[in-house]
Amino acid sequence: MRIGISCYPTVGGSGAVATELGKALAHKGHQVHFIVTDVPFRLGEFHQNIFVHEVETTSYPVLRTPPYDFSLAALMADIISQYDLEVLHVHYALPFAVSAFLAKQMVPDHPVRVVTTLHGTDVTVLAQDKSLYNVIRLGIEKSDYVTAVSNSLVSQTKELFETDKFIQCVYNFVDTELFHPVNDVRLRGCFAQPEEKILLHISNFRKVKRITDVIDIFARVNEQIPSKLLFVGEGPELPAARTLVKEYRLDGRVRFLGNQDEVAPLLAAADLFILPSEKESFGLVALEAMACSIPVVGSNAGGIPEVVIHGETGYLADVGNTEEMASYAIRLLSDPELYQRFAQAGRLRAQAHFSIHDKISEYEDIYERLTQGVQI
Ligand code: GMT
Repeated sequence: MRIGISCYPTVGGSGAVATELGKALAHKGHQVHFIVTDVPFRLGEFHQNIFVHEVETTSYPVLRTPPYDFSLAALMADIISQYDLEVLHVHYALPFAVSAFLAKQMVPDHPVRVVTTLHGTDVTVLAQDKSLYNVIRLGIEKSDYVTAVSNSLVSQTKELFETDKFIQCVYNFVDTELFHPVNDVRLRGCFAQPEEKILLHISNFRKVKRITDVIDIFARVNEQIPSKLLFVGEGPELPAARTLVKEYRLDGRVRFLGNQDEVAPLLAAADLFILPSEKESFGLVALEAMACSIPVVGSNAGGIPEVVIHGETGYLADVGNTEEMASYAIRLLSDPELYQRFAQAGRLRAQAHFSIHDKISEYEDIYERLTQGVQI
């Protein structure tokens, strides 16, 4: 098939999922066209079935802001016609589903079908803003098919927009050959002494990630079990995190590694992944940790409980309850038998329920049914 994909190309779960989906589809022989502002961060090596079309925006003195969403829509329309796309799969309602809707108006005779995947923030954060609610709703309503990355996000979307539109849950996925357990003593040695445990958090440091909770949990754990905390990522809460680390006098125990292209080795080198988010539609990085046999301790927000099974592959507590999260972390880190059980169960769960091969087939099935006009 000829498939267009639009996503945010920067570091983040939705970009990672869209890019891995495109790569996997291309490897299966589909022609994949990324319509993006920049080359997606996980695209990697050249592949003959992958084309990248970058949106160019011009700014004119009369316009206060560059007309990015319109340039995107115009480029989508061009690519739809030029390559005779059968499907345009956009990741995020805003702006992609709306731009795709506009693009379709520009090529009214073309049978391209638009699939929108909701990843969370467009519904749980942006749609709370009155000025964006209706435009996000339009993008969802006008899509030919809508998926969301967890059942929690399906329910939240239906409730918030009071819509009867069918929304299919297609879980995110992980490549368990890329994300797998490794006993890399050398890498561990870069961060911790052999007797110390390594706690890890990876995110874009937005407020919803509750970075200060990560530090609070770590401080409590470190009082009982000598540990190190690694932070991967950058974002608005980074200065607050640095300040709190200083206040807690944990400077020597916490490392900020910034954005990293390759997170799999870091996940595999850690002992515990911490994800205390206030909102999280899925928590892709928790799944990646589980695939590396790293248990997760975090909050039971949004879709996290659909990924991390409390008492089996990790422990979850209410948002903000850092005391309970810390006690779970201590329980896991001080009981090797329990730890091993959780570590193995996480990997097995990732393989059994979130395999990249199964999820790619689910998307292919949607594309085929849509283009063949099967009533869905
Ligand atoms: O978590 C973020 O802030 C990044 C965001 C994104 O746009 O990439 O992640 C969202 O999509 C991911 C992939 O579907 C999900 O795993 C994350 O849970 C979701 N983030 C939120 O819902 C806050």
